Amino acid sequence: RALEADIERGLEREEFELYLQPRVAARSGDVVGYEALIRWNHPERGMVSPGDFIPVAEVSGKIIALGEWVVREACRLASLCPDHLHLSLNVSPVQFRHPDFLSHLDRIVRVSGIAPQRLELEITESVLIDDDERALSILTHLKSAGFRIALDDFGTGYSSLSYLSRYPFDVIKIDRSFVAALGTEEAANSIVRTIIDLGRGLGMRVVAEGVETIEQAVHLSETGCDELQGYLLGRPLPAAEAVTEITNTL
Ligand code: G
Ligand code: G
Ligand code: MN
Ligand code: NA
Repeated sequence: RALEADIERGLEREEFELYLQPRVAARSGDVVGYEALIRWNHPERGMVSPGDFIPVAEVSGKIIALGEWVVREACRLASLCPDHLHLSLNVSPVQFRHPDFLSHLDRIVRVSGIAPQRLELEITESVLIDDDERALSILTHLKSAGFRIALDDFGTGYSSLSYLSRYPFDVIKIDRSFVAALGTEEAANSIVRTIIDLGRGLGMRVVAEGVETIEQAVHLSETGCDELQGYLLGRPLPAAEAVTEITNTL
């Protein structure tokens, strides 16, 4: 059976699950929010990674239903967590450009009763390349509705520095490939420093992804990075477990 046909059935049978990974303030070490990462517990194939099924869902259009499920589930999880924690979710370019994206998002969030400020939408640079004006219009609507917007995987796409000032990002996330190369590749230190200075200079929060070692965390923090995410700070946990942990430590 094709994975494509299974996605719809998987949604009906509740085979998808969000995992939550903490994001931590670099200075205080406080958890400030979580990134929601989808997983598929497939009855025959076992755990299927989003890297395998998101592209299939994008080509087949199933990403729309899947993306709406992610938003609903993220809202439900946010409502179970204390108000100061935000939830980040990944938005596929296909989902972002869909004509009903804004109206569906708005409806789901309104029904859930959570404040849009608690949701951060992570988009990648590929969203910006195709249709400048339309992307800007969607981002502006999202901002005025109160959502936070993050530019994910920064530095891996056809990065244009002009993106950063032209679009209303609250957050830029330094791609983990640069973090992994810190201390081993001379260029990585310069690139990371430049991204941090640029982002902060534009009034954005800068988040480093894929932080795995103390050395990386210290370096990033000393370079002025605002927040850290990665296995060192916490692995993605099944949402139910993460929520239990969060509410137990209150
Ligand atoms: O968690 P993991 O490293 O396996 O994620 C692999 C990729 O899948 C990452 O690029 C991540 O952004 C993406 N991803 C994870 N969850 C979601 C989701 O809910 N929606 C979309 N569109 N992409 C996701
Ligand atoms: O594209 P995006 O940044 O959304 O993808 C996030 C992915 O990175 C998730 O699949 C998550 O599982 C993975 N991830 C999170 N922390 C780490 C880490 O410290 N090291 C590595 N290699 N991957 C990580
Ligand atoms: Mn992400
Ligand atoms: Na990323």
